[in-house]
Amino acid sequence: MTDDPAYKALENLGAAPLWRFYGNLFPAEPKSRAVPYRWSWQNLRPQLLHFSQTLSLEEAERRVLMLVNPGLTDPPATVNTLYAGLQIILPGETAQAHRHTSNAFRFILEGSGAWTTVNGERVFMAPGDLLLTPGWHWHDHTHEGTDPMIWLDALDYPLINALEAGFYEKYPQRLQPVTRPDDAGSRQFLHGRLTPTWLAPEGPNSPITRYTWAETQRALDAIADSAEGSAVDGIVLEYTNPWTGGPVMPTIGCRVQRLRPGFDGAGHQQTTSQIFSVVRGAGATIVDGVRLDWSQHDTFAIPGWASYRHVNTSGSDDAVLFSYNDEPVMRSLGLYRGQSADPGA
Ligand code: 1HN
Repeated sequence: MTDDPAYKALENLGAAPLWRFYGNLFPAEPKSRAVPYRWSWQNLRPQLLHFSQTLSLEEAERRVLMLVNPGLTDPPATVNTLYAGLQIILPGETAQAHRHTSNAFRFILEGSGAWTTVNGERVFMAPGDLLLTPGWHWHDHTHEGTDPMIWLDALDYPLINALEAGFYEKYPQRLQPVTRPDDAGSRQFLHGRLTPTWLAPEGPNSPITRYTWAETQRALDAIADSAEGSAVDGIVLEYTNPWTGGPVMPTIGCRVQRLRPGFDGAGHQQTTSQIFSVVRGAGATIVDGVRLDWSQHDTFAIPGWASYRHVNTSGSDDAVLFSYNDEPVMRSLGLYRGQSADPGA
């Protein structure tokens, strides 16, 4: 009885009839508001260069283009739990020190001669490097190279804000003092099975501040054709926290994968959301019937529980993808599910 005036009365009493909401609150399976999407490097890079000429880092704390999923515009996010953006900093510029409870990392796309200082440690950047900025760590950026420096920024703020656990603070000076040896975290820990015995974990994050592309490439090269890898993902490696063997931060997992020439992946779906950055090569990922064609430095998003498969469209060259996901959250809450699935198309 839709015209029962009792429904109207409920609205003023802060109450609602569950039977009218049941289907939306308890769907048979998840349906993300995020859509499959690809952000074009070729189209966005000129926009970054434009704003680097028209907007100073005094006017903007960070010069970043957010990669906004068309299904997640308010508040803006890239997938349900995670954010991606493209940041540019010019030679001679610095970016104000601050900290936030959101975990973050940078994946370097272009340039050299810049560093980020993280809790007193200068961490240097080169293309393909992964630099961690775990939650509540002070961080500022400095660029003393000769060409623009561009990187992918990743944060978990959509999740942290949904949990209403977001705090932010500006450092009282523009830059924090350097109090630790340069690249200390990666120099002490980035050696696989050799861990410093005099140190102990300080919180839930990996102590490796920088996973260099040189090391990542070495791992991919060493595996070469010794393994088939996964039918879904090819040769896929997880960046790990040496203290735990688990993901690099409590909310974000990071991976790199090589799709051999002609790779035609099996279809899959899982509750985790994923964001990819194309390191090299060209291919396509089919997501819920939508074909996302990608090439170097493009970014693309696969929403949670969407069905997808990866294809390397080259018959001669490898494709290499960097990606990050919310799998640590799903697993720690007992919400991870994954299964074979056909994305169609
Ligand atoms: C942030 O702190 C940075 O430190 C980049 O470079 C992008 C996007 C949203 C919120 C904080 C940075 C960000 C961010």
